[in-house]
Amino acid sequence: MKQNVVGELEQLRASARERVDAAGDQRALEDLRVGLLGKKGELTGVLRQLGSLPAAERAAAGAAANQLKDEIFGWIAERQAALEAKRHTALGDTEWVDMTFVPNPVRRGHLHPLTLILREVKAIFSRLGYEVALGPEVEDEVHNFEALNIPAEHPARDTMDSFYVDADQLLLRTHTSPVQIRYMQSHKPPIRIIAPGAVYRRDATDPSHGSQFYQFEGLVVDHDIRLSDLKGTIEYFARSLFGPDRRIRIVGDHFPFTEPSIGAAVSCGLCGGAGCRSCKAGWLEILGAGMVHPQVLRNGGIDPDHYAGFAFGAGLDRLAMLKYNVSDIRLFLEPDVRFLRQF
Ligand code: 2NL
Repeated sequence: MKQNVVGELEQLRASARERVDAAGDQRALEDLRVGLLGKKGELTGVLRQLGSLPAAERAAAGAAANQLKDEIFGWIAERQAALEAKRHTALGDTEWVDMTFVPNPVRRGHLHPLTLILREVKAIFSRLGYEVALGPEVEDEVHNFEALNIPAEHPARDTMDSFYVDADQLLLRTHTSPVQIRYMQSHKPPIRIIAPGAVYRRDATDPSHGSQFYQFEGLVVDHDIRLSDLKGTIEYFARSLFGPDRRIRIVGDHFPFTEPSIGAAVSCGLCGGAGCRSCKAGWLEILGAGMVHPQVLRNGGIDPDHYAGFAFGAGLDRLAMLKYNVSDIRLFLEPDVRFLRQF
């Protein structure tokens, strides 16, 4: 009997060693561990027979069985480490990641249409040597009105009904002209600037009017500046922004701060100038302009006997509407991605 158990242990030792060394992966090794050492395992089966041995032999056989158990544990741990090392070495071939794989197309954002237009305007005028000037959005009446030939009872104040703050002394600027007044007061000619920014008017809101919108104005002051310089500038600007296919029209107009005053329009992109539902008479106004009134130059600290200047102003929202065929100005101020994604 004794010989039998010890013999079985020897046999098990040899076959266990062989099988552990042959286990090809962690799973096979785990199955083997259960098959050898588990509750119904082979070694457990041998151990069960110990009870039937004579007491004198039981201790020695038990010790031998326990020793084998420790040995098998050791082999399994060794094999496990070896398999793990092998897996690590092979990792570059078996578990690589494709860093260029794009599971879903990435949706890229883009600049707001008004920002796109403003950048285009800035680029056009920077090619002509203009710089960008900025100023406060809360203004006083002198810079927003009086210095521009718009005294207290002037009817132009009605068309630029304003938001007043601070006991009627300060208001949200109704145009960016005060930026140019301030610039003239603090710089000597030659002056070549554009002044872009938000302006505010107490207009009733409709598809082409909002209480906040964006403007840019331009101002050039130097010796011998003429209306022909202004016309050439407008043509260059309109050509650059709207392309070679649109016609450009310049007509007389009136502003308190320019004399003479003109207005510029481009032919409608839809009907080519014949007149349609979107443009009515075939032309779309893009800006107002004129030679700076001598009194406005004086208000800016510039002597009109030595210098002359021209100025122009346009609505950025309006230019964006014309260029992108947008029908409602309010869309520019709403965070609706269905609208914004189209640009
Ligand atoms: C328009 C017309 C215009 C100006 C703005 C200006 C500024 C100074 C002096 C003289 Cl400091 N003029 N600005 C001149 C003519 C027209 O704007 O329709 N804007 C949206």
